[in-house]
Amino acid sequence: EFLENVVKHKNFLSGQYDTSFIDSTNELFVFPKRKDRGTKMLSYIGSTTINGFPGLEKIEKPLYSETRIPAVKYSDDARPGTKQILDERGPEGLASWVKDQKKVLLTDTTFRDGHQSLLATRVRTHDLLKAADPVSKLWPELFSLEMWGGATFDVAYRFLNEDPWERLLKLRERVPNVLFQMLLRASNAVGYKNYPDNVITEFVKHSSQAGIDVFRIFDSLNWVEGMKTAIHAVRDAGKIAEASICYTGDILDPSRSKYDLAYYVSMAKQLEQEGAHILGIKDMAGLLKPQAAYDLVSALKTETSLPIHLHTHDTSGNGIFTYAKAVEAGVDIVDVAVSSMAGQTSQPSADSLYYALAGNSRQPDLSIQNVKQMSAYWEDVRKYYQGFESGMAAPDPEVYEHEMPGGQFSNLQQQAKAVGLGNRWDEVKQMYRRVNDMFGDVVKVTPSSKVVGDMALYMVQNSLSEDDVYERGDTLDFPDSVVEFFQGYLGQPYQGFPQELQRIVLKGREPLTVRPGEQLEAADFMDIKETLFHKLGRQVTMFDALSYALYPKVFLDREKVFNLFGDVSVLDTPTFFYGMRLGEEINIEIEQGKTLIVKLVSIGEPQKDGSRVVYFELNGQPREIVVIDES
Ligand code: 3PY
Ligand code: ZN
Repeated sequence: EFLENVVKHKNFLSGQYDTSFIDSTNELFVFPKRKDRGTKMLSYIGSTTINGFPGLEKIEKPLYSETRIPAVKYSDDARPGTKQILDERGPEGLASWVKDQKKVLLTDTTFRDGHQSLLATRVRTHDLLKAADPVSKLWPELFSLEMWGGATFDVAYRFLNEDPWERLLKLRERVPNVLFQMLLRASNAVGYKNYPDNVITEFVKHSSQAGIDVFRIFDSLNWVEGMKTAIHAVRDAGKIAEASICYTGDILDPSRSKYDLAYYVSMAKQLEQEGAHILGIKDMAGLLKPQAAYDLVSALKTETSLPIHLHTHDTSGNGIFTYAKAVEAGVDIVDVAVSSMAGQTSQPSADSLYYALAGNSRQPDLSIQNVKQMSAYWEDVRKYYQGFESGMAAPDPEVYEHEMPGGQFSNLQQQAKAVGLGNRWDEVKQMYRRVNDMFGDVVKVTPSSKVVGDMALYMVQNSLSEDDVYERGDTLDFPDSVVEFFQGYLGQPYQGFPQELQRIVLKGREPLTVRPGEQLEAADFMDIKETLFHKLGRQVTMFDALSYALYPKVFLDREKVFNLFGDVSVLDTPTFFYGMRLGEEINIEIEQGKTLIVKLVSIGEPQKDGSRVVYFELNGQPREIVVIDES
C-alpha cells in the first residue's frame, strides 16, 4: 500500500524522483484498511482449535480459574527507583550508588530467565504486560527487572508470533522506575552465531533507545576479545555495561584446574580494564557451590573495584545457600525470581531469600506481602504454560555432573522430544557431559551450550560412542553448529581446541584464529531496509532491519504468519494455545475500546480434501471459516 501511495503521489507522477518527499509527506503512511481483522482472528482460532499449537499436545482448552492480578491503582505513581538514579547520575554514578548500599540488591528475572528456564521461554507479552504496572508499583526497591534478551528474542518471532521490540516498548511504557536489564551474548547478540561488528553496535544502540538500561554481556567461551565490541557499544550508548564471567567447572575441586580462582580473577580484571561498570558472575548452570561463591566473591571484591552481580540457577537445590554465602562475602546484587516462578532450573526464590536472611543486616529491602502478590499472579499464569514444563519435579544435584545451563534444560528437552529421543533423556544428559570433555572442557552457555547439545543429540540419535567419533569421524556428517564451532566461528575457547577432534570435524577446512567480527562484512542497513520494503510492501523500521540482520528467515516467516492471522498477541493465552471450546464465547480487545465478541458454534465434519468448516458468531453475526484438518 505504501508503494502504491508513493507511485500515485503527485510529486512522483510529476517526475520528481527525489524520494526525500517520502519522509516529509505524512499522507503516504495512511493506508486503506487492511483485510478484515476479525476474519484473520477467526482463522487463527479455528485453525488452533482443530490442529493445536506446535509443540503442545492437542487437547480441549482446559478450564482455568481467574488469574489473581495484583490490585494496584493505575492512577498512582510508581515510587522512583534505580531508573531515576541512572538518569540523574549516569552509569558510573549508579555503580557507585550500588556499592554504597548496605543491603543486598535484587534483580527479578521472572520476565526473562525465569520462564526461559522453566517454560521453554514461551511466556507471552500479553501475560508480561499484566504484571508490568503491578511490579513497578509493588516492587520499586528492585535493582533491575531482567525482561529481555537471551532466548526471548527469537522465541518471540519463532513460536509466539510476536515482535520482541514491541514487547520492550510496551513494558517500558508501564515501568518507569526500575532499570530494565537484558542478556546480550556479546558478538552473538541475541543469536547463535557471531555477527558483524556494526550489527552489534546498532543492536545495542537501538535496544538502549527502546528502553534497555543494563546490558549483561557475556561470551559463550569467556573470550574477552569477543566481548569488547559490545562493551564499548553499551558505554557509547550511556548505559550500564555489566560484563560477565561465565562460571564453569568447580574452583573447589583441585582436579578441575582449568578454571580455577586465578582464572576468574584474571578475566574479571580484563573486563574492568575494558570498561565494565558492573561485574557479572553468570553461573548459568548453577554450578557455583556455596563455599565457592564465598571464595569467588571475596576474591573479586578484593581484586577489582566493581560492584558484583551474581546470577545462578537453583537446579541443584543449593541456590539460597550459595546466595547466603555470597551475601556474607559482600556481593552487591543477586538474581531471583518470584517464588512461583523460582527454584529448579530457574533462579532462587526472592521470597525464600528474604526469609533466609532474616536477622541479617543485609536482608534485602522489599515488602514481602507485595512480592507475594506478584507470585500469586505468576502461579496462576504458569498453569497456562503447563505443556512447556520440563517435568522436573525435584532438585537435581546431577547438574554438577552434566553441567547443563538452566536456560537450556527445558529447551534441549523439547528438542530431544522433537527428534524422538524424549524417552532417552537420561542418555542425552550423560552424553552432554561426555561431549564437554571431548571438546576439552568448554564453557557451556548459549551458543556454545547449543553446540554441545547438538553433538550430544547427534551421538545419541545415531548410537555413536566417543570411540566411533574418533574412528569413523571422517565418514560422519557432523551437525553444522559443531563444524562452525571448530572453525572458530564462535571465537576461541580458553586453551584452544582439542586438535585431534578439530581435525576430524573440519575435514581439511582451515579454522579461524582471529575474531570472526573482523572478517565479517558489515551489514548494509540501507540496503536491508530497501530489500524489506520491497518484500513486505510496508514501512520498515530500524527494529525490523536489525531483526532481519539477525534472523532473516525467522523474521520473514513471522511476517507471513502475521499477514495470515493478524495480531494474535491480543488473544488470551489459553485461546492462543488451545483455541476454543464448543459453545464458548470470548471477548478479544483488539485495540483500546474495540472488542470482538467471538463464539464457537460448531465444527463441520472433515471433507475428502481434509477441509472443515468452523462456524462462529462474530459480534452476533454468523461467520464461517474453512480450516484444513492436519490430523
Ligand atoms: C541465554 O543466552 O539465553 C542464556 O540464558 C544463557 O544462560
Ligand atoms: Zn541464566
